[in-house]
Amino acid sequence: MAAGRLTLYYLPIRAKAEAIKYILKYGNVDFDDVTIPWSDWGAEKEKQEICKLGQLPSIKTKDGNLYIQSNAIIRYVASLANITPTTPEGILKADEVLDVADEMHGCNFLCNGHEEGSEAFNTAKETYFTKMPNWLSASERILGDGSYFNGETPSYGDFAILHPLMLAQYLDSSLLKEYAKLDAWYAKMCSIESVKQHKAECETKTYGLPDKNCLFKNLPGNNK
Ligand SMILES: N[C@@H](CCC(=O)N[C@@H](CS)C(=O)NCC(=O)O)C(=O)O
Repeated sequence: MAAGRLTLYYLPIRAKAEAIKYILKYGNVDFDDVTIPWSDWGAEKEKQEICKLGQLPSIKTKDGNLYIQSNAIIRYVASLANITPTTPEGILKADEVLDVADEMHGCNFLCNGHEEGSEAFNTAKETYFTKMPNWLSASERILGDGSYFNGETPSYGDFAILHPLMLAQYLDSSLLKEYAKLDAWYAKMCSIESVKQHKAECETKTYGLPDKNCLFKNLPGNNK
């Protein structure tokens, strides 16, 4: 039987599939990037052919099997891209960063789902940023003096935390001002060619929940 194509399914939002896309692109892994339009999502959610719990992301592997859960998919694509650390402690560290990134995912809804500038947005943003110093100082401690979280090359932890740090900077551009090491790491990540290209591509597309005038519909350069 001919092998099928590796296919990633997600929605028109910049959220839980971002790290997966960064990793696949960084590793030059060939895949189909399928975005389900909001108009089709209700029917897809019901059919459950591309999802199992009524949510995305999901990934169809070349053997035709479908898998869900973003962190499981992150670890899977990391092994395809050859960026899984090779020691148990290295994996523990990459997972530590992945879990910190998970705690920071409130920025997904702030950028994709909230009506920008509404009272609910302002309250959620304030609550989110109250926790930021803890996340940033812990991340900087984990990073230490290394170039990347796992040493001299990026691992899946780096790509996992890149996403919330990027979104948080759309909300507060001075976010990393007092975190010199993290700021240097962020600049290094953003100078990776595949990261640069993906970020630039994202900034030409429209993301966000339908009928919500969210931050991502108001970025300069985005199609409305
Ligand atoms: N635990 C899941 C959560 C996935 C999830 O929350 N997906 C959201 C988008 S980020 C979704 O599919 N929302 C649409 C819906 O629930 O109808 C994961 O990490 O993959």
